[in-house]
Amino acid sequence: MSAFKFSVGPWNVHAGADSYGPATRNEIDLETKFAKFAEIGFSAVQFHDDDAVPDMNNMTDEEIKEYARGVKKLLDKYGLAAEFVAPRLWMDPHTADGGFMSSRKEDRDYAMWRAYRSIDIARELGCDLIVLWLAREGTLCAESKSPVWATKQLVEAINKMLEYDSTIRICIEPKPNEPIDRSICGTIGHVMAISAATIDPKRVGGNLESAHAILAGLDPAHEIGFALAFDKLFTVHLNDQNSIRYDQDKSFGVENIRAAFNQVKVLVENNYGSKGEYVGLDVKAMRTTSDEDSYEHLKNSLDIFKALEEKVARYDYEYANKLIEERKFEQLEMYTMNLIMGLV
Ligand code: XUL
Ligand code: MN
Repeated sequence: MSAFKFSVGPWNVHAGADSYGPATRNEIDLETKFAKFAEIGFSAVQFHDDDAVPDMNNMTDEEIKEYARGVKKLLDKYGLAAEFVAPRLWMDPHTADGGFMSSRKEDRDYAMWRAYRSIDIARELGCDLIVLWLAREGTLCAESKSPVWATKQLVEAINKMLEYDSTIRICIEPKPNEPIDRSICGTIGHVMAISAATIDPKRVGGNLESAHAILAGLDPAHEIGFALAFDKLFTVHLNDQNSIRYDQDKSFGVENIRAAFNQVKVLVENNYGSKGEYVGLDVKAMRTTSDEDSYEHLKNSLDIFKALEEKVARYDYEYANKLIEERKFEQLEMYTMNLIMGLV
């Protein structure tokens, strides 16, 4: 039995297309995904605005809310909650040069429209969290926009969202690059600075994704710890990543089991989840995965997380603290490795 509640997005079960080739599996409809998510142990679903309301660009504000109410009924049918809604500010032609900091005013207005509608959808789905994965907020051409102006644009956009709804919480998911070249908000440290500059810092926090931290050359457990120290870890996207290359969204723990152990350890030690936070798994299946194995990577990630949770429960803090006191870090390291390897 895990002490945590888990969440997942519909995009985590996908047809396998990448930038270099077409789909390798069939598409699966939303209801089938919900049923399977509930069956394998998830309590909540994460949404992009258009995961919930696919044709939202061609709908009125009222029609969007009405459609979202239908999705809420579907969630209820499977006993699932909605964790967050994230405006998808990277697919539409309006977002070719970013959203909140696009070089064109009409595009910035479009981004705000999507942000407000995301809040409306979140409200209909029964959640109070908006995630901003700022895919294209930065520069492709370094001289194309001032980083000072762009940073202020982001603060202003978040302030408008906070004003639009007096209790909504905004959660930035930082990433240093991809698809953008130079991101404006690349790490949890950047998130803290943006949060502090808004009109209501208590309502602005972060979503730490393991792979994104690794892409920034940072340790995911330390990034999690940094956010926890300021009470700013609103959610997490756990996964894994082989070094600094394209964003891989591998199953949790499959590349670096010790780093995964330390992510679980810092979450457990700081009672993450006690305020209702979910453990989100932002993992993707391999391109070679067959249709019938479409959910294996999710099951594997859950199993690995829970196995590491058990390891943390067995961690001998008395022994570890004694070793720390005596500064016997070689022994501390080997104790940890032996525990992970199942040798103690
Ligand atoms: C992109 C990423 C996204 C966000 C949701 O790298 O992690 O899946 O988590 O928009
Ligand atoms: Mn993510």
